[in-house]
Amino acid sequence: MNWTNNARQVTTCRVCGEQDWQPVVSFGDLPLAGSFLEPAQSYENEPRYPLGVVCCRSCRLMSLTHVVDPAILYRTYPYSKSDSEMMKKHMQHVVEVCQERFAVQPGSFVLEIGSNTGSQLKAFQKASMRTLGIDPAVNIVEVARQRGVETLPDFFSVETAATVAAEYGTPRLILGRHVFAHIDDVTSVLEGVRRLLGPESVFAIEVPYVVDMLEHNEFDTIYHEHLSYFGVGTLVTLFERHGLRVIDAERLPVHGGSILLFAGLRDGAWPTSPVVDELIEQERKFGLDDDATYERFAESIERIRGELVALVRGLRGEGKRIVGYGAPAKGNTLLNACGLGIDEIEFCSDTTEFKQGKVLPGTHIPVCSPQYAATREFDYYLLLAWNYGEEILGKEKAFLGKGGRFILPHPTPSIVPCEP
Ligand code: DWN
Ligand code: ZN
Repeated sequence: MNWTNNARQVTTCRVCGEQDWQPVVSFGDLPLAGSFLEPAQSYENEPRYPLGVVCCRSCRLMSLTHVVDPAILYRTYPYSKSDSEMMKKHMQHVVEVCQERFAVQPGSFVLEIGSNTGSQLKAFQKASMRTLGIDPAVNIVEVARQRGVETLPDFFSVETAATVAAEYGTPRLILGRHVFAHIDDVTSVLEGVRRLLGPESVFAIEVPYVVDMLEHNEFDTIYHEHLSYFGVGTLVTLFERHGLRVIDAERLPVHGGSILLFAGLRDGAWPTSPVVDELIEQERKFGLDDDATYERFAESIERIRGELVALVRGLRGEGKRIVGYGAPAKGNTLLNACGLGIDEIEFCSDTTEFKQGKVLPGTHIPVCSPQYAATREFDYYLLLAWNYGEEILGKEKAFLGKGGRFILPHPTPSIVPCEP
């Protein structure tokens, strides 16, 4: 791949091959949302890459305008899939759907692409499945192996698929949760999947759902890892081009709204559920085929950026002290896209030990532990990890009880509990 400064501009649609792009939004050159830095005196060499989104008028894929070299993004990775109560329940739901709807039995071979620290595969192991992970992040793979999850340290491709077939056999289930939207060369991945699937095998992906992102103005989920923003109709188009057939799908609330979508070989054993056409019809009614939908999204982004900055700076002008809750990747898009920094947000509290003691990309706001936050006095949390909002508000009753409040960025900036 010919990279210029470790990035390349997207010209051809990775789904349909067309080049008819509708510009949607551009945030300028931003640092990588996962590039947490050691505290330094100077950050002048911090890499930045264009961050913007366009929409293919042919298949309605929303795509980043630029792809950053995956080796830079993923060979060392700061994110370990959250083991929050909500996420544990969700991962168990994924196991149960595969068991109940697609008869994935004990003893079945389950392969996960982008398996991270193996949390999802541990849930399949508890259901007596044979598991194998594939993940390029060598630091993360070591954690998975220590947890008893065998993992190949590589990107999934046609080549790794051949290794899996030769050494492990045909998977009954190939799973990719919050990884498929990160992949540029979907052709190689889907060709590898097609060669690995048997007639009764199922390929399941979980991706952020573009309808939820547009409906709830979740523009902070746009960052350099998230190359594609999919609808079901777009995925049907993509899979059909690679000998696969979408057989079922369900909307889920995780990560701001996701789609868990199932596919098989075009002539595989599983019938296509009517849900697939129902979701595509809902997408048509929502306006995924209309330029105006994406124009409204861009307008909402501008409005929210203005409202959030005014709210935060207004509170700071009143002498209020504000701390970030969580240091998620999306939080870095939110802060950098809004121009909010250390003058507004004193530090971010995050449970991820890897992030504690570092500073955020771009804003260089320090990341501290919840234990440190508990020793500090402040008035507001800016809820950067809003996708865990219910769980977080539930566990921060002491902070709320002493008059603390949360600033929520979506769907429009608001304060919880609302001011008396
Ligand atoms: O696609 C991706 C999504 C699924 O996960 C990856 N590219 C990167 C990652 O995005 P993220 O960093 O926005 O993920 P989370 O899981 O929304 O991040 C939440 C952050 O908040 C974590 O760093 C953990 C932290 N947290 C916390 O400090 N206290 C989370 C909870 C629930 C808490 O109570
Ligand atoms: Zn397209």
